[in-house]
Amino acid sequence: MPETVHLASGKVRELYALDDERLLLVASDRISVFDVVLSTEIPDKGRVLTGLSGFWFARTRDFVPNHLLTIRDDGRSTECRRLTMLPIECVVRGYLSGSGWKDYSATGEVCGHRLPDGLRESDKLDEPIFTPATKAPTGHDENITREQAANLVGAERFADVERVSLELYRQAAEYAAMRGIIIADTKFEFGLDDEGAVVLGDEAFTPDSSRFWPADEYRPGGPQPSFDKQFVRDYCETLGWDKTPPGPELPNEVVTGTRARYLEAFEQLTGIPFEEYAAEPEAVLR
Ligand code: Q0Z
Repeated sequence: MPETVHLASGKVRELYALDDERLLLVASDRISVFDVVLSTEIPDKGRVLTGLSGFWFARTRDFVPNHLLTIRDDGRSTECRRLTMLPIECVVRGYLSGSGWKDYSATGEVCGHRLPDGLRESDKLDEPIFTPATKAPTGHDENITREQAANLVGAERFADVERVSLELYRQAAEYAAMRGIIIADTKFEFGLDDEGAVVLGDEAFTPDSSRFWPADEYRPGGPQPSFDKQFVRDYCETLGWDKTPPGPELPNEVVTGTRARYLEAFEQLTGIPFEEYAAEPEAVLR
């Protein structure tokens, strides 16, 4: 792509400028575990994540506009509208896990939401909560209170992204639950278009932006197995690796098993055979 300017690298994605109005978001087959990107790729992971995002963008566009313009024939590249991104991560949690569990254990609160006493790790919350975070370009996003988030984006905009985030989560979590997948939490990034309207950007309900748990293995009271990455985590744990870069190479059976989990998540959630998506990516948009 000679005239395409590279704008940014994420851990597993690349962002390019197509022109003044359009960007190209490319999902690679790279995988990160314990926050380290491994040298071994998972074939088709980028296509699965791009297809899942597209599926959700298409199904929620009447409720909230989004940045998606088209998915390219490679199945891993999304042409999208260039937005002015808001400086907060919009996280919704339906279950107590990760930094939510950590903060609750220490303070009884998550981002200013006081929660009932006696909750266990991975417990379902009575109602999903909106738990914004700051965007840390390197290192870790930091949870912030609703007040801090409102100061960063404005009170009116804050109320808007909170309402939209909670409703998106409710819709997708209900849908996924019927298909045997718990979406424990998820992260959105919103931007503004040139008219100042709030637009959903980035990715939506992928296993990289959400915690997917197999519903039939759900046992609150401890950490849950990850739908997609558990083979990789388990393999890494057998090595006694200290979780600092560089990570280990993955053996073939771990790659194959992990790829199968990504395809299973795609097919379970979209109802579309992955081969159909590979042949015609826009199948997820209909
Ligand atoms: C997304 C990111 C990276 C992947 C900027 N529609 C948009 N308009 C303006 N900016 C963005 C988007 Cl999606 C935007 N990111 C995060 C970085 C690869 C995603 F290197 N940054």
